Amino acid sequence: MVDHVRRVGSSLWALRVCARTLCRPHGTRCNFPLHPGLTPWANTFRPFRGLLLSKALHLDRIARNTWVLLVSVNLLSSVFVSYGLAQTGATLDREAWLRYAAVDAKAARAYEKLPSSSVLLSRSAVLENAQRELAGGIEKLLGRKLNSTENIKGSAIVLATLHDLHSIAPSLRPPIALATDGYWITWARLHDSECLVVAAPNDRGVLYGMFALLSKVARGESIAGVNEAQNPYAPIRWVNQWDNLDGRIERGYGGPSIFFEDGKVRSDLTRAGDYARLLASIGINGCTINNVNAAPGILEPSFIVQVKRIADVFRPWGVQLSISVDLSSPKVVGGLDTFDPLDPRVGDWWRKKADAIYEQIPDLGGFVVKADSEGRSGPSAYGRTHADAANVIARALKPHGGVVFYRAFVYNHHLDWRDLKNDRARAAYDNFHPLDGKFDDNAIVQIKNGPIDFQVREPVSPLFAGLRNTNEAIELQITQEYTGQQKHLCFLVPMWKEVLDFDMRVDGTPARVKNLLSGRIFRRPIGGFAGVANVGMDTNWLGSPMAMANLYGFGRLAWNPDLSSEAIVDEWTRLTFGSDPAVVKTVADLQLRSWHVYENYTGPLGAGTLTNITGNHYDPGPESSEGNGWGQWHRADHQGIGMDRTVATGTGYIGQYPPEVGKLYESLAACPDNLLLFFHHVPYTYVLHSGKTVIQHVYDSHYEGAEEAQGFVTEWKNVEGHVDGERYQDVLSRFEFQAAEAIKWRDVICKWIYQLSGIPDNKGRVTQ
Ligand code: GCV
Repeated sequence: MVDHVRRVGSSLWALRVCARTLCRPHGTRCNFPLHPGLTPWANTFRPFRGLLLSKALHLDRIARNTWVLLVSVNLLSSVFVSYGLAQTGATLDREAWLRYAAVDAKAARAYEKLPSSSVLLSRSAVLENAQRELAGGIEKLLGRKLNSTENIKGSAIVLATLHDLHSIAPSLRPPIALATDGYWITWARLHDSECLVVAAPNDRGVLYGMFALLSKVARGESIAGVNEAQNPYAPIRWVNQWDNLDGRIERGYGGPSIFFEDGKVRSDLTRAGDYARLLASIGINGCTINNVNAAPGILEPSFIVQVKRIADVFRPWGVQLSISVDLSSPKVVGGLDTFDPLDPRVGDWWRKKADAIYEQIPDLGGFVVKADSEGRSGPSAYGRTHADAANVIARALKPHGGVVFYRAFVYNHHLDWRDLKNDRARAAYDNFHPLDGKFDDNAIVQIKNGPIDFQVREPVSPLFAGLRNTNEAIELQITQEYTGQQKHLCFLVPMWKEVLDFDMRVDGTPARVKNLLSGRIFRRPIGGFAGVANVGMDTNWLGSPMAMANLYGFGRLAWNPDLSSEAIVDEWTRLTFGSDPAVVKTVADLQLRSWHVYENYTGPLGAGTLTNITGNHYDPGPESSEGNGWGQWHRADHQGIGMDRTVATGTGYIGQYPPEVGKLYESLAACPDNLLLFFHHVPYTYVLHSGKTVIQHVYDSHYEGAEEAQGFVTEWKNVEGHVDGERYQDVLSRFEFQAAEAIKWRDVICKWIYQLSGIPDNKGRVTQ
């Protein structure tokens, strides 16, 4: 009976998810607000209201009644369901990878030696939090209470800074030197008792070590004889949220902001605290809470006191808050008649502003700046450089230990598309390379992974190798703006791995991107990773449970980019869905193939995502790339396709790479197939390394990709009964939706390229 009710509940849940998926706007530049008077169904039709008003209102009436019925039945079923399951899918979603599912009795035996008490050698909000999380986790995982005691009396789990540990055990040393935030988990005899020690140079490191310990138990990894020390790869491991103060999120697909609502900080910040907990568990130590298209009002004193409340809920999790600021703030907020970075009054204004904020938020991480980009104000207004702009802010933050992230995403979006020498891809390097060495040492240039804008495939930005005397951080996009907006499965870790592992061959020697941005190659003091996350109020944070693997993966790579995609997905699956071999195998297979599948049915051969770039960045829209100044051109015409970025005949962009890399891309013969159209304009009949012509590759890859997307549905069905019903249905309905969308993509792109080229598909599948 309970099973039956569960099934009904799950189906209704699936219906709701379907409805929500279809009703959510695709995330336009600013998602249009849901009209409060209409149900979500009618809101779907709002943008087309001129055309569809009467039909939409009629539908709305039907939908309203159906909706009420569905919600009531679903509520009723939830009551029954909760009798049958300890946790519902909704709870599981919210806990994400921190669900701490009970370990089965057999596996639990491996942890019998785990001490039954924990001890803190000193106290702080972070350490006390770590102790609480440990007790909560162990209780859920092993069903055992962990007492907290004041002193070591018998075997205990000891949470301590290295400093405190040495005061009771001076000879105890970690196997490697620990950096800030690093940790060490080991067994040691303390006060004559066998203890499990989690130690670190700072409190946050202890918290990270504690999470690592819980993760081991949750994944069934042995802790007998554990002696593991880990350091983070780079000091900067931040997420950025593009949240607007009115509660909407630019390019957010998981509901409204967890921080802001109606122009204010939310009164209930529970989700903000829960988010900080998730971030801490994967080693993320900073979060920028507002859109880089920053509302100057965030710097008003009345707003800063509100922001302080967010910093307060972040703090126990070791997450430093930071703020995106608009460069015109001295004028707009401060009432000066200028925001010229070299005007002393402007410097003074930033200094006083920083001082005032640090009084409220003493551990503020710093500021993020987007300037002279997509209509934002910038130093060009006064003929100043980006270094001038970054430094005036850096100097205000410096006395407080803060940093400024200055985004390299600076380009002219009014380029003349008729000029074949124009190239948006050149912009970051052209703007920032000449300024190398001119940025203060607490300024960091934040560089998107590729030279355009988070497309499904781009080469790495040459700027990573172009800054030798400047700190840098890579900006990766976790929210799937151009990669399916969480409606399509697209696990981005394999893409990020390719970027991070890419060897730039600086001065003819190995220079992997991960080593450039972490500061290892050019011996920079700081650097690292920023991920645009855009989680929202949806129970499952990103709008889709499977998409959370991207947030998890970002954190794990920022901690250790040497981890493999396979290892990351395996960890995530076990923590999120459990260790049932059928689930582990299926989820890994789906996730690991998904980026390539998405690339296949959207934009192959480096042509760009081929999505609607002037609208929702979601639907197929290859024509939208051309004939405008945005510069996401693929230059497809009747003869051929691709951007000529060569030095010899094209825009010269390839010349921005170190010579060995440049040589690879400049040569048509050597250029890898998957980036061919990014670098070269070729006839449709050009033959790839694979032996296929470009046009046949486009046809075949779209048919293959769409077919693989159909296969996702069948493959997911293998786990029915192996995961809880709610998440099973939720994911299933998403795969079904994706399968239909992939066919739409296939047909639009194939038809478009057939009409342009006039060359038929040699398998006869594509018609006018
Ligand atoms: C926050 C792209 C996105 C914009 C985003 C911008 C940026 O253009 O579409 O929404 O703005 O990148 O990264 O600044």
